[in-house]
Amino acid sequence: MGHRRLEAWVEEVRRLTEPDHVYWCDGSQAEIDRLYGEMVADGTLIRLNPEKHPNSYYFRSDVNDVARVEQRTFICSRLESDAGPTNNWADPAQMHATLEGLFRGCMRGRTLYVVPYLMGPPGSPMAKVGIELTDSPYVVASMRTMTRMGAMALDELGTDGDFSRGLHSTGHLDPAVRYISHFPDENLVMSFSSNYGGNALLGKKCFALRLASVVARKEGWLAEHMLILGLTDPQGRKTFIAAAFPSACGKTNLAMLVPSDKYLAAGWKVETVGDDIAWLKFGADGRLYGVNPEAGFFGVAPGTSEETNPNALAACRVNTIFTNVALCEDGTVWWEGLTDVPPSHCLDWKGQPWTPGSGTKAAHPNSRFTAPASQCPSISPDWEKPEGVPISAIVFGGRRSTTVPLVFEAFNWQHGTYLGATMSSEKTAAAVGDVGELRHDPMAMLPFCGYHMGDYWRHWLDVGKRGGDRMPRIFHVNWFRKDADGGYLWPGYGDNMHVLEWIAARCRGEGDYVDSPIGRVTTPDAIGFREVGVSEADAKELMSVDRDEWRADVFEREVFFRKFGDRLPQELREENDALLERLGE
Ligand code: GTP
Ligand code: SPV
Ligand code: MN
Repeated sequence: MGHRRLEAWVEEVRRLTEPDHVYWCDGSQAEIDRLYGEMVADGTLIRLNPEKHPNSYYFRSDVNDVARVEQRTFICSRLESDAGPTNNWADPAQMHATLEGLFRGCMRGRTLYVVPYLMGPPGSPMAKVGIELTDSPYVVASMRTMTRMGAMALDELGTDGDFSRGLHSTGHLDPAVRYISHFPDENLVMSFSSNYGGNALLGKKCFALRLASVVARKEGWLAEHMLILGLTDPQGRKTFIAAAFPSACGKTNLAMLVPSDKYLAAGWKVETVGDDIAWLKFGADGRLYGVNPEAGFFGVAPGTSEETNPNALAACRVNTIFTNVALCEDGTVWWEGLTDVPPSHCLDWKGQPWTPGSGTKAAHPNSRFTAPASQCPSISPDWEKPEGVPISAIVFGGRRSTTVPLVFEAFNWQHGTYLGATMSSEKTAAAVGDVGELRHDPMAMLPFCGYHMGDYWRHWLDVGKRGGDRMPRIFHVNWFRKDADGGYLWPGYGDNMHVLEWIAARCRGEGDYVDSPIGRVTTPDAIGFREVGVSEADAKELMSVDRDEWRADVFEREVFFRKFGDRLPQELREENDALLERLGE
């Protein structure tokens, strides 16, 4: 027996979009083999070298469709005030009218794929079903890797289960009619005219963050743009850490960190639970537990190498789709940072012949790999635990070339919420816009919070009250501080282990620190700067807190906070005032 509401919706969409065929995906190997075969045959995908990258494919997106489009992303809540000042709001009735015009007949000559998927570990009380209807086989194949797609989701749905709806069409990839529209009151996303990642794989940012954040607030949990990792120390003690960094600011890399030889020899281990999204809920013991709702990685390619992230490279060797990287003659792929020596010639992400002398990038800065999480050597044995993993620390971080020290700890949950709320980061290529521009990105959720950011902060404070002393400790990190010559002061990547060690120690109430106006900072010895080759002078600069710079930040934050009007929690204004006072006159 089928699911009447689901069948009725598919029929309604079929009438609207007029596809030639409707196909229900079962997620099987035979199905995906056939789809890949079709896409290779019609030129959508290029099959990569079967020895070096078995069952892996190369995809070039449209040159105008290479990143998330925040200006074309809408929250269509009933009231404009519920979308808040950080979202684009559109009237739901008007948006429906616009989109129905665009979707009408848009699938003529195409197949409408019904993609049932599960977000969250199978059998988890946190797992949720979504259905994406799409006319893009590339989206279907990507969803099969990024989610638990097919029969498993339909089984979970049964004949009457609830599901989140996503309707997607490639349209003609015209940026002028690109819409990524969310209807929280209908548990619905409609996406038109983009096939790119977060714009088109609707289980990811659209459902698991924007819609889920609205549900999470109602139900008392958190849907966050966070990695989750498990850190095991030589005594065998395990600490789970969740970290929120904005797009292309280091989540995948931290989640898959390989400790340096010294740490490995001593018995330290880092395991990956998730690299982009975390759903955090209270467990029976009153602690916060996290699951990774995804089943794959949609990771940034540039900068990924054997030195920086061998786990990611191993994960994307087979069964992977590469999007907008460079294509080498031998059917392998390349991107800036993969090797020190670039290929002497290849085809760039636009399909043009490229040589090291071309003066352009061979791979798009936001080029990506789509790979199954299960293939990652560091994947945690706990990553599919239905109850999730207990979170001991929450880490916020941004890309800040100045002002913000390597690491510091919040005094308490309220102060930590303030640290998250006042995070800023330099923009990256993950979204269309000016790369490098500093902007506020609260909790790394600026583009992903599906409701009023002031209400979201209130929710964070409420959750903290509920959890009391069982809540995770909160930290702030910055891997990206630069010296006067523009070089990074901190080596990053595997050496971030030194910071994780201190965080884990702090979670047990150990680890040396000193109070500073901005929070608890490490003592010079606690991080082992010398060991990672950071000079005493650089270490000092890395950890320095310049009171004038911080005072300027406080005043700027006050202006930012004004945007939220009376929905700004009073506690956050008080924290800002208290920081100013601690900084002194
Ligand atoms: P999204 O998938 O967009 O959410 O990105 P992400 O937060 O997972 O970022 P990712 O780990 O893919 O890193 C983005 C870029 O930052 C890559 O080019 C990395 O090589 C670089 N990066 C990551 N970690 C570090 C670090 O510790 N130091 C430095 N300097 N760069 C880093
Ligand atoms: C991000 O931009 O944060 C990503 C990639 O993780 S996307 O799926 O496009 O959102
Ligand atoms: Mn992300």
